[in-house]
Amino acid sequence: MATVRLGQKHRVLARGIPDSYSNAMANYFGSGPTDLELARAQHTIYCQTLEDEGLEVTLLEADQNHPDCVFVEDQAIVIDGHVLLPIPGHPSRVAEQPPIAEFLSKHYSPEKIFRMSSECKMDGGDLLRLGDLFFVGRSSRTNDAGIAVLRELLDRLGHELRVINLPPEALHLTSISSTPTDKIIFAPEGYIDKQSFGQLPDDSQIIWMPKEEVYGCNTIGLEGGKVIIAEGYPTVLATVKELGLTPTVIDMSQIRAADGSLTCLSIFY
Ligand code: CIR
Repeated sequence: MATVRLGQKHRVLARGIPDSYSNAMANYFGSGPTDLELARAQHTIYCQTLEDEGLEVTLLEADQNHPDCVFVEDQAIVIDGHVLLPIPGHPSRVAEQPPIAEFLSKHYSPEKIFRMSSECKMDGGDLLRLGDLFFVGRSSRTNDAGIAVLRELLDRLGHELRVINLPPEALHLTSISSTPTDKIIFAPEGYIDKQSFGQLPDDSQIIWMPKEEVYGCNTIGLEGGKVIIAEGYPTVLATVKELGLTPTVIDMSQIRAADGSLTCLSIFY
């Protein structure tokens, strides 16, 4: 979940990988998972890594009827003590949401939980937060009606929202970018216009990575300068080190095979 500041990352919601995972959608980075056991092993290491960093991880049971259910990031958007439950952008994923909504309703009071009406579409994976500045991808999964609801919530919270048009070759904004710290964006060359993010605060910067390392641009920044990154992206790894941050590298091959990135597997609440 890319909508919380580093200092707000204490509790994580994740979800198991169903037996049906080989049927997960794969149209961008992957051509479909081929090894369920390995996928589960990689997911376990992911959860363990977060636990090792002191985070409390809750694992919801997998939903066998929903091959993509492990990608919980898309199902709920947590911002400063508020929860926005979007209408997931792909019809096959809409029914993944109720158990996640139910879980979050135990932690947030009803007046802090917001829903979208039927004309809206949004996947949580289209959101990116840099400090108090928010970006949303207008994508095949996120439409203007959904963006309007998000804007209303962010206006109320006093945060600015900027819209970034995603090219057809990108699934989500966080498929191609992340904020390893509250002041840095990683993004790949050749996907979006370099002006897309607009003028950033003086203390913040975008670091452009080689196009072929697009998948590696999705990272999870944690307090204390720790950054979880995917294995196999040397420029991303070198950059993290040059910035004085401490990388933890995870093999994500069977998650990538279903177009999932590091942030897709968790909701920080
Ligand atoms: C999908 O197409 O919805 C899944 N196979 C991948 C979702 C990845 N989620 C994300 O980028 N936030």
